[in-house]
Formats: sequence, structure tokens, C-alpha cells
Amino acid sequence: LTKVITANQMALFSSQPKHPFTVFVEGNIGSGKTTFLKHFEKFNDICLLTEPVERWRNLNGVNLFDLMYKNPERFAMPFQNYVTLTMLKLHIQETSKPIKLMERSMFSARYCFVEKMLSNGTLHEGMYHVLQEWYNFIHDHHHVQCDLIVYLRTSPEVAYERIKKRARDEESCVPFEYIKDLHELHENWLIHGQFFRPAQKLMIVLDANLDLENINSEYRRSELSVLKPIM
Ligand code: DGT
Repeated sequence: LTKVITANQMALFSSQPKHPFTVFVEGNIGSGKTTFLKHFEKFNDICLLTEPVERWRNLNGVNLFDLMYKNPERFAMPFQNYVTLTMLKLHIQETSKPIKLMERSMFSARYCFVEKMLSNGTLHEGMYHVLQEWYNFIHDHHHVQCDLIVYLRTSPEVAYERIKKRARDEESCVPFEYIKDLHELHENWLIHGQFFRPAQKLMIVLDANLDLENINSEYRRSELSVLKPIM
């Protein structure tokens, strides 16, 4: 079979950078990742990839996200499995834009959430090891680009207040302790080097405790680094 490629498709293929400059936006729940991504909507050269929460909420009519919070012993494992798949799809998603800005990554799922689930007993050791095997397999067989990490650093108190204020249904049962532990896990991973951190030399840490009125100057502080390929 001969595949006919139109002139437009040819132009698209040749203009696709193989590995766009890729930025992961990381930070605790409630640190303002979504607002950060919105700040960059005005730049045409950026492919913005928000976290697939809506897909976790509706997997053929099943709200896996809610089940993970309400019945973690039973649903943490399938949930993390699905998070891995949906994040991997974003990691390998191609774009013709020179910059790819992603909300979170497979790494925060692995080094923050999965670690937390192991330590609080939600994930049985056996399940944990199955997930590790998947992460190692992906690491060995897929190229996961990362050129820069933007860490939106908050205190757990501020993150918790924001979570309470926005009041997502599924998160109503999240206790302060969970947010505090997730904060420590982000710190251990991103600041203290406990786990592998992609883009070893390039990370910007922003003060994400600032309120909406004052956070813009922090966001602007990151523009030079995020927009580096097109400056
Ligand atoms: P933002 O904009 O910084 O306030 O961020 P959020 O809260 O919109 O996004 P994120 O990724 O911090 O969290 C969304 C929800 O999904 C939150 O309830 C935590 C949960 N979540 C995200 N990734 C994972 C994961 O890998 N495992 C588990 N158990 N939960 C996750």
C-alpha cells in the first residue's frame, strides 16, 4: 500500500522538532500549577499540556479519581496504573511547537504519590514493585524529554488552605497530614536529591505562597528560562 502524504503533512513532519524544549511544572496539590500554565497561554510557541484529571474522572463513565480517594486500598493501584498511562501519553505526544510545558510528570507520580501510598500502607509492597517495574521499563524504552523543572514551592499550610477553598468534591476527605507529607516528598525529590531528578542542572524554584495579586512577578521571573528556545 502506498501512503499518500499531502504537502501540508510533509511541511508538518519536517517542522516537528524531535525533542521540543520540555518543561515540567511541579509542586504540591494547590501550589498553583494550573494558574502558572494559564500565564503562558498567551505565547503561541508553547504546547501546553495540563494534567489529565478529567480523564481520571471519567474513564468510560467511571470516576477513578474519586474511587482512589474514597476507597484507596482497592483503587490506588488501578488509579496509579492509569496515571502512568495518561502521563506517558503526554510525555511522548508530539508537537510542532518548539516548547512543551507540562503540568506534572510521571516522576512526581512515582517519587511523591506512589512513595506516599507505600509508606501509609495504601499500596501493598507487591503492587509497589509492579509499578516500579513499569517505571523502569518505560525509562529504558521511551525517551522522556525534560529540559527544565519549575518548582512551585509552597508551605503545606498555604496549599491546604487553597485546597479547602476551591473545594473539589473528590478532595473533601484530604487531611492536612497528607498535604504535609506530600510537601516533604516534593522537597526530598526536588531539593534534597533523594530520587532521580531529570534536568539535573536546570530548576527554577518560585515562591508560590504569594497570592494571585503578587504571583505574577514570580511567574515573569521564569519566562526567560521557559522561553529560552525562542528568545
Ligand atoms: P494546582 O493547580 O497546583 O492546584 O494543582 P492541582 O491540584 O490542580 O493538580 P495536582 O496534580 O497537584 O493534583 C490534582 C489531583 O490529583 C490531586 O487531588 C492530587 C491528585 N494526583 C495527581 N497526581 C497523582 C498521582 O500520581 N497519584 C495520586 N494518588 N494522586 C494524584
